[in-house]
Amino acid sequence: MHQETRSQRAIRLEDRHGAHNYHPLPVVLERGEGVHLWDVEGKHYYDFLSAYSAVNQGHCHPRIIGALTGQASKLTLTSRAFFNDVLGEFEEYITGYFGYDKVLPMNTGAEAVETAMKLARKWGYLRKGIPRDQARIVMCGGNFHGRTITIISASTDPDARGGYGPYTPGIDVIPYDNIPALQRALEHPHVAAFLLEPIQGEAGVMVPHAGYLKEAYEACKARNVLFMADEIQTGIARTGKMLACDHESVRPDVLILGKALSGGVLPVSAVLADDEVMLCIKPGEHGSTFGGNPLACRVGIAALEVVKEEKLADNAERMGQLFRKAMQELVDEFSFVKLVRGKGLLNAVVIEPRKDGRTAWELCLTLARNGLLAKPTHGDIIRFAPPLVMTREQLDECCTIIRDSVKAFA
Ligand code: IF1
Repeated sequence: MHQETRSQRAIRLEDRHGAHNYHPLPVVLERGEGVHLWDVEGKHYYDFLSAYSAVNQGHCHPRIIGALTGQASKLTLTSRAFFNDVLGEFEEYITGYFGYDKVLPMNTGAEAVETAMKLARKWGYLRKGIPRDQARIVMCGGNFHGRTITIISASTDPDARGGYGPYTPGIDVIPYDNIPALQRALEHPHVAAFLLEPIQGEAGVMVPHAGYLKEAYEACKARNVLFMADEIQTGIARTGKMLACDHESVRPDVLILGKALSGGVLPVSAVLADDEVMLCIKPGEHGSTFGGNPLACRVGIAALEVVKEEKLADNAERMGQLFRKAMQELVDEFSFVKLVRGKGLLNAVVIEPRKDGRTAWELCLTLARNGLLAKPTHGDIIRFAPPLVMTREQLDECCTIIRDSVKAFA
């Protein structure tokens, strides 16, 4: 039997012993630093996925790893049965950073979205006077907010939703980027909240028309409905501003963060809101074992400090402009490259759709062979989202890799 490579062994083990809930590109990664990744055979790649915007600060950022290791040998978890010397520091820091009265710390993005939905219902009953068990939450077609049963109850993606019924009631799904549809949905007297992504990531980096966020926010305020922004993927400087809502000066009533809140070091998510909303949840009604643990808090503070000190939002804005300009040249030159769209360093390129959707997949395999990692979303759309620490020189090199790959693919 031929000697099995380390990649082949890793893939075999996952196939044999792991659930088959993903279809990864055949790349086995072992080390990351900044915008760089290396596989088990030592091949170098530029990371153009950033773990779906969890690694905005770059892989293994020394400041964040330092915060992790400094705390790790001291105290990692006490549960919320007791106080600890770090949680209050984190809560003061992050509420000051984003300008809200309070924060409810959780771990994964889905947990934070569920937390926001529970807050909305509780606020609806206690503050808006919605009759018991009648609260409704309006959400958008094409959404991706996580994979729990309640969240997929709002999904319009058959793969995410199919076969998992019965579904959570009290959710109205409307078309994204459609104000009249929102206004119609808000006519229902029992709507507690409107939950949306300021840019729909998984749907293929769908950027709504300019003014959508502002118009939607105002429609909600006119109906005493909470505007809840899921910035788990678009937040933390990814779109060229600290929050995607900042592009329209919209301040969400409920702000949902995750992913890069830890720089990709461990799961840290959070929901921010003012007292009128946040204090609807009473002691003992909600939480999680690891929510707000000392390790997550130290890492969270460091991750947010890095974003500000290294001016990652400005860099994302500048590099994003350059990237879309370079991709537009490919659109102009290659007929099967249809368009590029995005904000900051959250971008996507649409490749000519083919029935089997393999076009984008095969192009991603070519990109990987040429040393750049990206992955298609929904068949013919490739998301390009490098860590926000990328330099001009690195970006130029990556655009050359993409051009060479598209050319070889043509
Ligand atoms: C996977 C998708 C992206 C998110 C938004 C909440 C969550 C996510 C806007 C839930 C998570 C991740 C999940 C990850 C891949 C990635 C993803 F492809 F699944 F859809 F980014 F678009 N809100 N998105 O993007 O956060 O519970 O995962 O911490 O499932 O493989 P989570």
